[in-house]
Formats: sequence, C-alpha cells, structure tokens
Amino acid sequence: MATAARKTAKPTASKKAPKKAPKAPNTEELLGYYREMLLIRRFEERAGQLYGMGLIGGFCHLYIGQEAVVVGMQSTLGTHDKVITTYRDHAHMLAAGMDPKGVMAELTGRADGLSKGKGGSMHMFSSEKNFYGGHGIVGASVPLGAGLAFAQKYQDTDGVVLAYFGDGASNQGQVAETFNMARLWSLPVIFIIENNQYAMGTSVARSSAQTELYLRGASYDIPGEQVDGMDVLAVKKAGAAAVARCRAGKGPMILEMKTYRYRGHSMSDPAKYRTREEVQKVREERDPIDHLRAIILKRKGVDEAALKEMDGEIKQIVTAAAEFAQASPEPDPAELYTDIVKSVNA
Ligand SMILES: Cc1ncc(C[n+]2csc(CCOP(=O)(O)OP(=O)(O)O)c2C)c(N)n1
Ligand SMILES: [Mg+2]
Repeated sequence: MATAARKTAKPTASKKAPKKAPKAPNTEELLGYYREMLLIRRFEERAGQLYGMGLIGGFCHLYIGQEAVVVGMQSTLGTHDKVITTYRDHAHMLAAGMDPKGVMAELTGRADGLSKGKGGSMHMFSSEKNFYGGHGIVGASVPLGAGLAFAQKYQDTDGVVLAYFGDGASNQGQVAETFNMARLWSLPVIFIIENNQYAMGTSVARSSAQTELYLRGASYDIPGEQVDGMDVLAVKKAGAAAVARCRAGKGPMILEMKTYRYRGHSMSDPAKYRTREEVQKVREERDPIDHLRAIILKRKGVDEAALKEMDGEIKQIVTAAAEFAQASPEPDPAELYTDIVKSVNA
C-alpha cells in the first residue's frame, strides 16, 4: 500500500511542454501585451496615489509586479470564456476590457463607478465582459469559478473558466473540496494560483507543507504545471495549452504562476516580513514589463521613441480615468437600498 501511495503522490502533475508549440508571436502582438501590462502598472500606480490622497477608502490591493499573469492568460480566451478572481482584481478587470474610468470611479466610491460606487475595489462585475468579480473572501473565487464552469458544461457551451486565487488561498478547505468536484464532473475550469510568495505577511514556506503548489491537484487527478509568471510569453504558452485541453473536454487543470508583488499586501502593510533588497532584486532581475521591453527592442521597426509614445498615451488614459473618478458625484443616499438582496423576513 505504501508503494501505491508513493506512486500516486505525483501522478498527473507535470512540467512537460505542450505537444504543439504555438507560433512565435509577431511584433504587433508583443506590443499589445506590453501596452496592456503598462496600462495595468500605470493604473495601479495612480490608484496608490489616490489612496494616499484620501480619495479611495477601505481596502485597496495593488497588482504591481504580477501584470504578466493576467495579460498572458487573457490573451488565450475566446468570446464565451469567463473569468473570476480575488480582491486583487483591478488588473483582471482592465485585461477583460472594462473601462478604466468606471473602475477608477468605483475605487473612489462614486456614482459613475462600475458598481455605482457601492462595491469598491473588491466588488465589480461585468457579464458583458465575462468578468464575474472581485471577491473579498479568500478562496471564494475557486468554488464560484467551478460553479461558472458547471454552467458552461450544463448549457453545452465550449466555454472555459479561469479561476484565479493566491498561494495563501490554496490552503483553504473550500479549494480542496472544489478540486475534487471539478475533476469528478470534469468541469472546464483552469485553476490559476498566483503564487506571489506571500499571503499578507506569511510566506509560502511558513504556511505550506508542500510548497510546489502545482502539485496540489495530484490526489484529485488534476494535472498541474508551474509557469514563470513574470514572463508574459511563458504564461501565454502554458495558458493556451491549458485552455485548448479544457475546451476539448479533458477537465480541470492547475497552473501555478510564480510571480511577485512589489507593493504591500494592501495599502497598510508594515512590510516586516521581507527585506527591501528582496523586492529590489526581483524588480531589477525579473520585472515582467522590462523583460518584454527587451524582447521588443530586438525586433525591427520598434525603437525607444515608439515605446515612450505608448507610455505617454497610457498616462493620458490613466489621468483621464483619475479625473473622471474625482469629478463623478458621490452616490445618492436614496441608492443605499437599491441593487441589494433584501431579506423576506426583514
Ligand atoms: C476567509 C478569509 N480569511 C482571511 C481573510 C483575510 N485575508 C485577506 S487577504 C489574505 C491573504 C491571502 O493571500 P493570497 O491568497 O496569497 O493572495 P494575495 O493577497 O497574495 O494576492 C487574508 C488572510 C479573508 N479575506 N478571507
Ligand atoms: Mg499571495
């Protein structure tokens, strides 16, 4: 029995490359990824500033450093595929094509925000853009994502679902329960673990007996793959193979994205759990935007000036979003009881 148990310890998890390597991306495609990553970074930097000015209340979790994960994965999706994520969600909304103005206005709690100023940073949705939140409960995006995948299967679409969550969330009980059901019912869901090394102030090594998180599906017969989440092209390659596999009806898969967040967990973070040098080293050696920039500059027809121009355009988009967010009115107090589920006994 002991031998059998050892044998099944890592049965389906693999780091194998997909059989058919996708075509090398053309320059236009690379510029598209660069643009999207830069938009996320500049948007988040501005959100951090607005928070510092007291214009954003409550929680605000920035995605700076992790941009390649969401941009690479989003590039693999078709029109019927759906996305669900955690509270670190501004980037996922922008990548899904939601309006930066509406997102920023929601962060500032204004009437023109995507949840009419009543949801805030962690709670925005857009069924038109196939984006299903924004969830503040750690781990909640996992069973909800499986539910979305169940609907895809039940309605006989060929759509897949991306369910994002963190390294900390991967230790939640509901995640394990969902893995079992997702495999049992062969649901078209890709579980994306954004392993940014920390859950608030707790490192993966301090909280996880098995730190190779792509192996977490082993006892549920779910294959897993570890991906360099700081390399948008590696993310796209692994993501495209996972989406194709899922769409072909082969059931769920786990992608562990090795990434890093540069800023604190949220806006109030004493950062005593890591050194400045650690952060600086990742910024210098693994930054996803700098990495792609170097690849692009080796291509013909693109130079520093073109990239600078793009940065200027993005800054304008973000400035317009920030101005819109500040000019929008506070929600009308009469809206306090609209858009909520009312208890029948109340
Ligand atoms: C069920 C639950 N427990 C605890 C919290 C408090 N909390 C919010 S974020 C967080 C850390 C989660 O870390 P991770 O899953 O690694 O995601 P990251 O913040 O790194 O993106 C915790 C413990 C919560 N929101 N929900
Ligand atoms: Mg984390």
